[in-house]
Amino acid sequence: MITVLAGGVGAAKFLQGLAAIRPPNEIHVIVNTGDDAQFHGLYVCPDIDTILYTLAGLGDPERGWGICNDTFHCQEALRRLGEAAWFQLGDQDLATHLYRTRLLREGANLAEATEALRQQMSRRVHHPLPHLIPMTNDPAPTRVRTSAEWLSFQEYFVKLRQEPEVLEVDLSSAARLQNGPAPGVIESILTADAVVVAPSNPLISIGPILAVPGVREALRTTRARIGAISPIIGGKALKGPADRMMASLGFGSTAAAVAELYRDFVDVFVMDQQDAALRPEVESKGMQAIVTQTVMTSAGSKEQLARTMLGALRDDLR
Ligand code: FO1
Repeated sequence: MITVLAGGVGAAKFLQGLAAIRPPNEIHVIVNTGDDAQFHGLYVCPDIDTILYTLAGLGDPERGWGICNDTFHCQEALRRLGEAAWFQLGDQDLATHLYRTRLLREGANLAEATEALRQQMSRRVHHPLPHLIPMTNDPAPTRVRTSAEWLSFQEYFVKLRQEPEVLEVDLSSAARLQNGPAPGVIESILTADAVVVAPSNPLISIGPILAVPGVREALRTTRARIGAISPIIGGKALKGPADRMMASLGFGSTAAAVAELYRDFVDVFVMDQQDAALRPEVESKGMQAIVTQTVMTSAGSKEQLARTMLGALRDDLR
């Protein structure tokens, strides 16, 4: 069994490669829910949905969120009613949020609602999707502080287009959960044959998962070898604000700075060819450094990255 810690777009692409070379039912994905929010009374889980849509082949590769060729008629109608419409929900995407919200209202927890969505989506596309486990069933909203104010994650990310400088990230909701991690989170780390930290933002995508009580401890104690892939290439994030956030929070915006954040549990750190010169710095942290092509532009490059990562973790997964 392979367990992956995942945020949104970068993780979804890596998982496409992984699901192409390993049986999906052997893959367990622990997903960040710090981005989750309610809009128009509906419960929206951006990272869960990005992974589900991408693995089902329904995602919009250009935007990185929502469903390909979706329409926005409902959104327009809401706007005409005077509703805040800065967070765009496509018509087909809305069906996901209506379905999830109904299940939650009827008493399901988020893991159960996610499993129901995974099963429906698997049926629709005629192939099984990997197991998705939300990091927790409790609300765990991430908040960020800019020079002006504290913001909800989506206010910062979508409404303000990640423009303000981030001076602090608040993961205290993830750290103080009423019910702790969702069932299966700790077990899937402890019983995995290999664990992979996907190329997601270490501060706002992987950070919330690591803040969930017991997760970091499980990563430190599992017998599985753990690999991480840098989302920073040549000092820049391919998508999103990871590079600017790493810099403004004082970590430095290099692949080596990402390795530093995972230093206490990662065995193998995979970084891009552009960062070959950082190899000694990463290895000085007690990790094996692998330098390879990490930009995932084609099905082949996604599979190759997954193969390289698994091969470095276990000979028999090569
Ligand atoms: N990102 C945007 O930049 N603008 C949007 O209007 C937007 C809508 C949206 C709707 C559903 C969904 O699941 C994700 C959506 N995202 C949107 C992406 C999302 O806010 C971020 O990509 C993640 O939270 C960061 O990982």
